[in-house]
Amino acid sequence: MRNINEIADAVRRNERITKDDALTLWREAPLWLLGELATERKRKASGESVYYNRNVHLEPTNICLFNCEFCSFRRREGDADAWYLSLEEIEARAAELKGSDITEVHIVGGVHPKHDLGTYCAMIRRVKRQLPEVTVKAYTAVEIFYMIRREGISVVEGLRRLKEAGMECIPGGGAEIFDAELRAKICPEKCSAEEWLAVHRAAHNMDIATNCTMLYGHIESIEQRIDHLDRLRRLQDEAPGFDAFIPLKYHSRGNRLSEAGECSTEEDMRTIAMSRIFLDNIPHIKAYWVSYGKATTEMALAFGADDIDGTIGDTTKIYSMAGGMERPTMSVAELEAMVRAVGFCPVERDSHYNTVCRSTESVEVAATITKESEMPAYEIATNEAHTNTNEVKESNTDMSNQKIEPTKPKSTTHKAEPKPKKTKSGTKRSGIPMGRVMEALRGFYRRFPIISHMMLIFIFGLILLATLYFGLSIGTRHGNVIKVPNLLGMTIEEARHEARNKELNIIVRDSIFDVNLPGGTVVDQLPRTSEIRDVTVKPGRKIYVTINAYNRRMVDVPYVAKQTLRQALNQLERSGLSVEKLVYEADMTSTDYVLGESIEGHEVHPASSIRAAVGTGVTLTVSYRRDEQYTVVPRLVGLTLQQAESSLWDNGLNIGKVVYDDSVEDLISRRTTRVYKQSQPLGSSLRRGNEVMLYLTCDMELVDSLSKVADMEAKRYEEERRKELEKQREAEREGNTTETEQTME
Ligand code: V47
Repeated sequence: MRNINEIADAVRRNERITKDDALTLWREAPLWLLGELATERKRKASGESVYYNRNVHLEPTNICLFNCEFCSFRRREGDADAWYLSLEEIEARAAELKGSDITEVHIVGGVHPKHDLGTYCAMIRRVKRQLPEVTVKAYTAVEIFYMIRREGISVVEGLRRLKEAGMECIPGGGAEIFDAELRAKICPEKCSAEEWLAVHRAAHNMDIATNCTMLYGHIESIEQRIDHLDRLRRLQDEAPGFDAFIPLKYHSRGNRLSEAGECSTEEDMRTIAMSRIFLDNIPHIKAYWVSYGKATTEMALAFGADDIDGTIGDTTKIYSMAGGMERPTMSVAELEAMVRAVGFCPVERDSHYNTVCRSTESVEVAATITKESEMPAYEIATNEAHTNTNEVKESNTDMSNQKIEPTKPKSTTHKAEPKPKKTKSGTKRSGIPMGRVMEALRGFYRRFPIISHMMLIFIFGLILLATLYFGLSIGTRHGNVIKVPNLLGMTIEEARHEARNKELNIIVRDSIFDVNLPGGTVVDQLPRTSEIRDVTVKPGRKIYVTINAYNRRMVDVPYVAKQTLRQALNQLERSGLSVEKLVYEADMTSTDYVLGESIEGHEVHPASSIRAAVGTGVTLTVSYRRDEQYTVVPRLVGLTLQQAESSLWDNGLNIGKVVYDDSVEDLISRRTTRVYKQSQPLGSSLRRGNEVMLYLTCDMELVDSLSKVADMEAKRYEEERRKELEKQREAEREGNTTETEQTME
């Protein structure tokens, strides 16, 4: 067994420590030593940077099948404080975030008995429909394992479907403590450690990045913590893909482990430092400020943490319900101040630890994101140099109390002004009377020594700045930039060829399926040069593209009749199918109840096992009561075609002709269009099943201006509806009074 000094030396030599070493350090090392070693390792991993992001959490429900001992969040169906968000409510929440600057939605919640893989995928789709640019980090391995087992498919297939729905990465929750005996005590119903690890292993093998956590500070031992870290380290060796490890401090209010109490801040620091030292293959250690609070999070940055999570915006209840901070929210300024307080450099990141550049002025990379690990060293150095400059500035300000004496030029003190020496006017060099100029300068220097010194300092400053600027330009190949080519519409082979010519790399990051486009067509790219703005990058950079898939995926057609239209539409969406047409039939009892279903000419029955390509339209026969034959046309201006379709179907209407204006040049640009006109105005009354024609454009200025008009129309319509309803209520009240009077008579 090695002693503390030997282990510390090994850490300093950047060697891996064993489980025994970890136990010795954890139990015996002084806290300052852990801080020093962990900070050394942190600096090797991420320099002076500490990361944060702009994020929200989405917790669709707290109703959970599992009943873990440490959980204060879980409720049973029917409990007064249970909540459940429908797909519509989830989408509405996402819609509220439109226009905000968040880059990530983290979805995690209870394992609801009614949720299946389809529901989970639909939730992601709903969020992505409103926030297409935002990364969805979704579902703990516990939720994923549950939905996949329920579906009876492989983990890989389950992950593939989630990825297809828009899941980009997986959070680290649900790991708790891996030790089987302890797991059986604190969360017996959750998936096992092996199952949790299997989900993450599969994700890593599919290039899906994930995080990992450990719930500590309850009834676990230090040996069990080290065993947990060891299993994570081994998985990362075998199948790398963990971006960050998050030690989650147990909070004791309102759960069945309360008697265990909460561990000390010293124990928090030991845990963070040991995580950084032991997990030498996981790049980031996150101090989750929502769990730790501000002061402990700041301290954690001196014990190896290099991430503090994000702005949150009061969107998570897991910790407040367990006694943590109420309404957790943090501004970017506050997050950055926390980092600066400890002397590190705050860096906004996206979900993949790419640096987010928000400068609107700088063309280069303004619209793009640069992965730090891909950044050449000189760029990172520039970032750091930048911060250091700030630090210097600050320390200069601190020196403002010190008296700074102007240096007196020795030669000028009391001497009488010497007469200027006569120079021969004929002594010219290159046509400039150098002697005279020098003489004049000397004279000026003698008469105005202080001003002369200030000017000299200024000139030296200028020279220094110019040297720095040109030096850095050369060092960072500043001028050596390439305009990002427009790859949209090219085949992936053409795009690769074009990129090779420009010394760029193509990475296929996603695929969609559009029946109108040939397989392999590039339909999206990041970064993208638009008509309005060129984007330039340095040679060797990656361009991420989305392509149209070659083959259409086949899915089972679900039986969606004998339920409400809304339920049927949800089920179809979850299956990846669309609506061909809504056919309305008069009925005595109900409106918007699905009576029958067919697809490509075949009736669908409960027992039929029909398969169809993703996106195929289903015809639904739907009921209407004669007194409810009419429906109201919704507002469609400003929506994408897909959103407008959903909105029309929700209101019992069909899509008529779709007309694209001149700004839409090809099939690719169709994907970026929005509705600028609808054939029937919003609020007008239309027979159920009728069609509404849609006019689409790529001209966003047009859409914006017509959206404003639509907003006004919507307000007017709301006002009219309100007045109408009031009138109706008034009439009903009057009717009731007359009836009562008559009865009394
Ligand atoms: O899995 C539940 C933990 C986790 C309590 O990946 C509790 O970036 C303390 O995983 N006291 C969910 N912890 C949260 C989570 C997470 C959070 C932030 C960022 C990321 C990420 C992941 O919360 C659960 C469980 O381990 N938890 N109850 C409690 N009483």
